[in-house]
Amino acid sequence: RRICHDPATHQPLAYLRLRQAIRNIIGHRDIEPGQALPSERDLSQTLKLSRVTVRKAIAGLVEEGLLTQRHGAGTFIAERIVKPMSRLTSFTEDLRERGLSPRSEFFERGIGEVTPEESMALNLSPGSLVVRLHRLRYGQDEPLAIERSVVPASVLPDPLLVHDSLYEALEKLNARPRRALQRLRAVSLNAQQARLLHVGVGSAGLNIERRSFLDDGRVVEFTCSWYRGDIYDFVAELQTD
Ligand code: 16G
Repeated sequence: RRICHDPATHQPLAYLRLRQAIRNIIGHRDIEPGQALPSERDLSQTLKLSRVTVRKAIAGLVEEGLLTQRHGAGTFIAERIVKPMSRLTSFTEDLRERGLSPRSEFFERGIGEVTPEESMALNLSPGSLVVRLHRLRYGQDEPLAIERSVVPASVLPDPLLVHDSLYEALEKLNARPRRALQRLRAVSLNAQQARLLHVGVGSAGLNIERRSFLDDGRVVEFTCSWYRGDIYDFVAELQTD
């Protein structure tokens, strides 16, 4: 019956409920990353769902990268965060989707005149105002990334509109980016970055530059991020022409 299906994904509700339940288990850290998931039979008994549903939900979460399966050993909570490259999502959304709570510590949240470099990145004329955010981004109290964002003040008039999530603030202003270009490269984290991210100096990091656009072609953000290389996997779906 149609009613039993989520209209957005056409997936049975029981399946979606179970996925949420497993996400919550992971989010609340009832099970730590790397630990085994309870057996299919235990899950189906505690959650009062059929084994088939449980198996499907687990397969879905394996595909999303929240769980990993080791042959003969069982199913485990993934130790790494797998992030699809082809979706224009925010840090906050990525973490919430995994049942982890995001948080930001601000080093800078101000407004000022654009520098020559920023004006080139954002296509702004000299003298324009920009909002600058410099944040350490946490998931479940663990530092995961450092981010520097520059946004034209014509799009985001007041830096204090960003409480925690930039995209949430943009959404409220009807300026949520629709397209983006992203460059990812490997770096080794310097002493300051490593200290903030709680890793050793010289550890691997993923340096990502994102330029996002509105429908009318205006640049919304130029963000430079350093994600922890020991935690993040970026994955993309590929197709032949
Ligand atoms: C992600 C984006 C970053 C964006 C931020 C917004 C990557 C590599 N970078 O971290 O460009 O500014 O999300 O997140 O995905 P927020 O809405 O939580 O502030």
